Amino acid sequence: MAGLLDEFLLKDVVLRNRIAVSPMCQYSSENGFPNDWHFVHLGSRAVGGAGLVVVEATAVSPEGRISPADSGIWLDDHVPPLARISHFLKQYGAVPGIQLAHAGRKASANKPWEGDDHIETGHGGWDTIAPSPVAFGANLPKVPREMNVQEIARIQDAFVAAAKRALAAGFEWLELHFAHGYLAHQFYSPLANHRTDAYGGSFDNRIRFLLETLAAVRKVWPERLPLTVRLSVTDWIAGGVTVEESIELVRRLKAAGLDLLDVSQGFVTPDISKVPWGPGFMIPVASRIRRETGVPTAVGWMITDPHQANEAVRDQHTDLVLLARELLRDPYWPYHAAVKLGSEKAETILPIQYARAVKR
Ligand code: 8CM
Repeated sequence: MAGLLDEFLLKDVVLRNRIAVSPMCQYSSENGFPNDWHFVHLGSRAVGGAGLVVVEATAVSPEGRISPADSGIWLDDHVPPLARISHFLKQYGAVPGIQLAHAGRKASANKPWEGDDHIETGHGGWDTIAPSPVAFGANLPKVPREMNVQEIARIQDAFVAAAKRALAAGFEWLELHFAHGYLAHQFYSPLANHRTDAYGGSFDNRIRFLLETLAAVRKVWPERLPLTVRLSVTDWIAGGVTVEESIELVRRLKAAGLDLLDVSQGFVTPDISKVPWGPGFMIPVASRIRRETGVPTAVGWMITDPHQANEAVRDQHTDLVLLARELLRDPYWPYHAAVKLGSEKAETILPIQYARAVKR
């Protein structure tokens, strides 16, 4: 059976191993433009040996940014700095991916280290939009404007235009951010979606935005390249979305062109009291979804131990392991994991400039 350090083939794309840099957010852009911070941050992790590097949550429209410092892809001018990053990632053996995002009612917030709270409109912030005029609560009290159907179509068009730009920028792996309480998750979860039209109420209606957006993106994203979704598969809250419901959603996303599911969880409301935190706590959930849908998976959350990561792949609970914080602690985690796992691949995981010097 394949392990953490073995190749992974999806469509026409081959990852050199099963270790992926999870899409994060660096809160370091101006007007959506990624810069040298992103180049070094992402480039370092390609040099460190990850098989897949997914560029952070990148907003499809300006009002979809979590903070004013988010990266974006709503302008053609955003393409060249993104292309510089994708080119470097490829040069050092990683497949370049990007996550497309819209934050909905969680947009217009300060950076985490500057309060993480809503910024007032006119003071650097903006009016937010969402399926229903219901605030997130806690530090994000803004009541969003309810999107009408024209506005829903506008955002879906923005996802499509963003996918075309991602392709033009050289990305080979696309992830749509349908998780963590952002816009698509706000449509999916009854805790945020109180609509009574075709986009709210029944399961079929709550998943409409997600299915339509994926199908529209699939038309412009080449069949030969993976199209993936990060989904919060459970809200961990009574009345919220459940794993059972998400299994049905994943089957329908698969029929609409999904190639892999990034299995995530939670954050549609401030209540995270029922999340069963612990090392690799989402691995069993990914395993069930992978088994019951036949869709390949990636999974993260509190995975730091190479043995746990290797066993998750080897025992077929997941196809890929996503690391975020652990790769911030150690960009060379893939190399260190290979050493700890006693793999001969440790010799070749680093670029030649480093490999010849660190050879044991
Ligand atoms: C940023 C902040 C909070 C999140 C996020 C991000 C970026 C990507 C993502 O999730 O998937 O939950």
